Amino acid sequence: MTACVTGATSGIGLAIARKFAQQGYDLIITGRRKDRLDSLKQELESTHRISIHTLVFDVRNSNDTFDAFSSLPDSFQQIDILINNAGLAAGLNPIQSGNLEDWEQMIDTNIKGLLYVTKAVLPNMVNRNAGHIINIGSTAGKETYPGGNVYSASKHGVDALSRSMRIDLLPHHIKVTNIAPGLVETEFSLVRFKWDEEKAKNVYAGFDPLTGEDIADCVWFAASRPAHVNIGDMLILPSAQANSTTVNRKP
Ligand code: NDP
Ligand code: 8X3
Repeated sequence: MTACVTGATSGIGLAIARKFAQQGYDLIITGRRKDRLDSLKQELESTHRISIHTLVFDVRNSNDTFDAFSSLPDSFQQIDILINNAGLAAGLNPIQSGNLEDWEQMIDTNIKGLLYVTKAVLPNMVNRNAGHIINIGSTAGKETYPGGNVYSASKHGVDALSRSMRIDLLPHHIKVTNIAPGLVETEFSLVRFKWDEEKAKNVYAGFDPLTGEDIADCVWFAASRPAHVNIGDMLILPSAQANSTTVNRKP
């Protein structure tokens, strides 16, 4: 069995890749940082009896995305599970002072990038009438919060696409799962705040946030259900978080 994890160079995607490798899956791992993909391939192939293929491309570029998947060797052509994880938030400005580049980066990555990868992978699943697509959404795809505007819109888009894909792909027996995590400590806030470590650290101060491994466990649970069971949607929060704006922080 083969799984493809986009955005496997860090955080949630990295933890998902490790989880699926432990479970004996061959993997296609993607991202822009080739050095990280190469060292993950080396780590996982040396500790598990699996094969890994790396694809280095930016999901915002449709041609590069289609070329990357067209280049797959025969042994990696059949993708059983696609985990659309690559994504980011850029900035936390109120809408009136939002940055155009940040908006485009979020929409181009979180929505258009997810669509390009899905379009590249789907023909094989449709031909086989089998497969599973797991989209990493967010609590921000269920609700909004101050400054979350465009990130939240992009994740509402992912949520809508998960529900739409489930309808369109039903005749082809392709399962679709939406995973909606709350606060997970990864490189997410470093990226959001342009590598300002102090600002990023404060997001997770005073409570125990989720880890990438917590989300990987949930993704694996969804992926490992029997054929007649599809987990449609999962909302996963740290115990100290009730919603996007309500977090119980110790002083
Ligand atoms: P990280 O920043 O740690 O990881 C993001 C991953 O996405 C990296 O592997 C990065 O790879 C990849 N990526 C980003 N942009 C691109 C691009 N243009 N092309 C290809 N790959 C890209 O963050 P997380 O692990 O936290 O985020 C993973 C997903 O989880 C995202 O979709 C995020 O929105 C979602 N999420 C995160 C939450 C959190 O609190 N952390 C909560 C809810 C959802 P590289 O830079 O090498 O290209
Ligand atoms: C990430 C969770 O609350 O930072 O999707 O938007 S949040």
